[in-house]
Amino acid sequence: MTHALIVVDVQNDFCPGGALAVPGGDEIVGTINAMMEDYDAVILTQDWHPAGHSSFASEHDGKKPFDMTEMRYGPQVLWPDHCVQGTEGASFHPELKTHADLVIRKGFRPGIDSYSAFYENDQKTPTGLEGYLKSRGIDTLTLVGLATDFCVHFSAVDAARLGFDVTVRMDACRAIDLDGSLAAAEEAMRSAGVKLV
Ligand code: VGL
Ligand code: ZN
Repeated sequence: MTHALIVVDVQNDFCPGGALAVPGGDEIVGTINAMMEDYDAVILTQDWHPAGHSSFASEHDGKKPFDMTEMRYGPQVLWPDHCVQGTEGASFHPELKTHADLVIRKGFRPGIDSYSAFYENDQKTPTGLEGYLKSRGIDTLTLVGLATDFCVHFSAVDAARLGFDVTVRMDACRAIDLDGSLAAAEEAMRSAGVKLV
């Protein structure tokens, strides 16, 4: 077994004071730093949008953050502008250890959002992470980070479908929880065979 820790989007904009703050988002940093010592590989993901990204409510007339819209690939939540490439908000939390093997950036295509670290929200466009992990012989993944109900959820479900053995450490994640999205995410992860511990 070769076991990787995938640290999802522990970035300033998802922490208190950030543009899309997740309640308690900064509380998990110490736990994650300590966990990093225990894995064969550590991979960080970084939400990385160009200015004017199509997932931003500010790009849609008459819409406000957290409204829904219909994209070519299906329904999409509209977010406050966040994690714009090269900004402080897109940087990792200053206390997060960043001596990772790989940083995978996602959400850089203007017309498509990417919650999962494996596929963009059209569920077809790969990020390349699957190939990286498999070519290193990594078969087991533990996921932590932000947000439980969006990027962690979609990454975990895709990973399980791709054949990885997947665990989410819930104590090292925090959720946005829009309209029951946390409960729905937990259900979806469990039914995909993800272990929630
Ligand atoms: C995320 C919403 C928009 C996340 C990223 O990291 O969970 N959520 N972009
Ligand atoms: Zn985003």
